[in-house]
Amino acid sequence: MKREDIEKVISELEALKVKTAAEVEEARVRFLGKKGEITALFEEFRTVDKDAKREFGAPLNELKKAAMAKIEELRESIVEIAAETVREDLSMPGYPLSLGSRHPVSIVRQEIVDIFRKFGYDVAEGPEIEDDYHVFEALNFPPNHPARDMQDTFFVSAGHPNPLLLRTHTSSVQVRTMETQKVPIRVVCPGRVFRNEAISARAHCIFHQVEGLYIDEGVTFADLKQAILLFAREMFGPETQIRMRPSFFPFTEPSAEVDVSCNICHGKGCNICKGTGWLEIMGCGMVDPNVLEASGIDSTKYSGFAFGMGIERIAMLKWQVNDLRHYFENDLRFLREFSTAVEV
Ligand code: 2U9
Repeated sequence: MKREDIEKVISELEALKVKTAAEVEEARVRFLGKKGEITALFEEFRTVDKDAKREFGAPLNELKKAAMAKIEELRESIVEIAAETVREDLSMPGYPLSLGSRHPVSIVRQEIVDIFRKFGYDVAEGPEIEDDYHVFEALNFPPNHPARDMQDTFFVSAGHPNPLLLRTHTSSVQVRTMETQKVPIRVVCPGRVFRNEAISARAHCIFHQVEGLYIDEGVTFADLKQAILLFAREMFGPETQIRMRPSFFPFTEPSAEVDVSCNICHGKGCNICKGTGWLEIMGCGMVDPNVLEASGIDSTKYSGFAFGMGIERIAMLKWQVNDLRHYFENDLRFLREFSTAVEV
C-alpha cells in the first residue's frame, strides 16, 4: 500500500463531474461499491503490517468520509438542476392557457343570482358576524327557539341582551334591506352562513345560501308560486315541474318546502330522488306580518314572499355530488372537474 494510491483516488474524486442521477449512482459504485476503488483499498489495508496500519488508517477513513460527502453533494446538485429545468423549460407549450377553475359553489351562486337579476331583483350582502336582533328577534323567533341555543349557533359574545353571533341564515340581510330601503323591495341575498353542527356527508358547519324577498302592495301566494316555477325552469330546464308541501318557519306564514321534478329520471324514480320522482330544493312562504312590522313596514298595506335555498344542495343536485364535504376540502382532483381550458 502506497500514499499515491490514496492520493490518486482523491484527485479522481475531485475531478468527478455528473449530469444525471444515474451517473451519481455509477460514481458511488465506482468508489464505494462492493468492488469499488475505496473498498479495494480497505481490503488491502487488512493485509498490511502494523506500521503501515498506523500510517494509512486515518487517511483511509478520511478518504471514505470525503467520498461519501462528495456523492451526497452530487446527489443534491442533481435535484437542484432538475428543479431549475422545470422552472425554465422554454420548450413548454404556452397554449392552451390553464385558467384554474371557479369553485362549484361560486358557479351555482352566480347562476341563481343571474336568474333573479333577470327577474328584476337587486343583490344585497351583509355582515357574517351579526347581532341577535337581526338574525332572530326581527324574524319572529320566539325567545326560547332552539336555533338560539349554543348547540345550533356560534356565539361571538354571549351573556349580552343583543349578543354577537355568526349568522345562521342570510335573512338578516333582508331585515337590513327592509330597514334601509323603501317598498317595493325585490332583493336576493347570497352569502355564507354558520351552524353549530357535526360535519357529515349531508351537513356542514359552514355553507352558503341564497335567500330572496319581494314586498309590495297586493303580493300573494300565487305570485310566490309563479316566481319559484320560473326560477326552477331557468335553473333545471323548461320541462321542470314544481310541487309545494306545507312547512313551518318562524318568519313566514304560510310556509312551504319546494320540490322540483327529478331531471335525472323525469319522474320515474331513481336513486338520486330516492324513487320519489321529486327533489327538495328550497323553502319559502309569505312574510309573517310580525316580521314586516318589526322593520317598520305597514302589514295592513303591504305583503311579501320570501324564499331560501342552500347553494351546496343545488350544486349537489346539478352535478350529482353525494358528499357535501367535497365542497370544503379543496382537493384539486375534485376542483379540476370544474375547470375550463381555453384555446387561444
Ligand atoms: C325575511 C323574511 C323571510 C327566508 C326563507 C326559507 C324559507 C328556507 C332554508 C332552505 C335550506 C334555509 O339553507 S337552508 O337550510 N330556507 O327554507 N328561507 S323562507 O325567509 C325570510 C327571510 C327574510 C325578512
